[in-house]
Amino acid sequence: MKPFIRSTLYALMTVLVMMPGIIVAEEPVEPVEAIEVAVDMKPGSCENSINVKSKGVTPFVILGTVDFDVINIDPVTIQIGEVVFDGVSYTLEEPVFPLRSGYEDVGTPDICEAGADGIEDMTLKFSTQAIVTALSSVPDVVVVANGNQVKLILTGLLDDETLFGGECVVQIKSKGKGKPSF
Ligand SMILES: [Ca+2]
Ligand SMILES: [Ca+2]
Repeated sequence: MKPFIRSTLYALMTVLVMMPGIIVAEEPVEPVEAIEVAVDMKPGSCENSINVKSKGVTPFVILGTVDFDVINIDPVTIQIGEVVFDGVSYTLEEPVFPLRSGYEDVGTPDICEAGADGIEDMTLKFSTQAIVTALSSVPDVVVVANGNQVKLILTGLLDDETLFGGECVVQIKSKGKGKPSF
């Protein structure tokens, strides 16, 4: 057998031998279960509202529990990337990322007015205008109108890449503080 043909044969055989391995590697990965976390806006207050004229920041909090240590969150992965309005879910073209994050016990899961509960939470500050802009980009519906209820979906990853998500219902306010520009 000529060396060239022999080496070609070896190459072909190598490919055939490797194929089962490739097939195994391409087997569908088990769907990753996302952890549901408690999210609140303006911890300590039950009035979760966004004033569309506010130029400041809106505080959010991911609430820690005995089973969920917020220290395991990778802060740079946190985003609001989906909203639910009028029963319809919309993926935001541009997800909104927090301006900064920190650790402080400021809230209690499921009790909006409770404040600190002895378990550390992750505090987040989002640009209010960034949220308003993202909500305004939802096509075909006017999300940003006074009195609208919008569910914001906040997601992120833990340090071990586990996906987590939580939701927070907020009310849109376009009256009150600020100049009447509408
Ligand atoms: Ca709140
Ligand atoms: Ca807490």
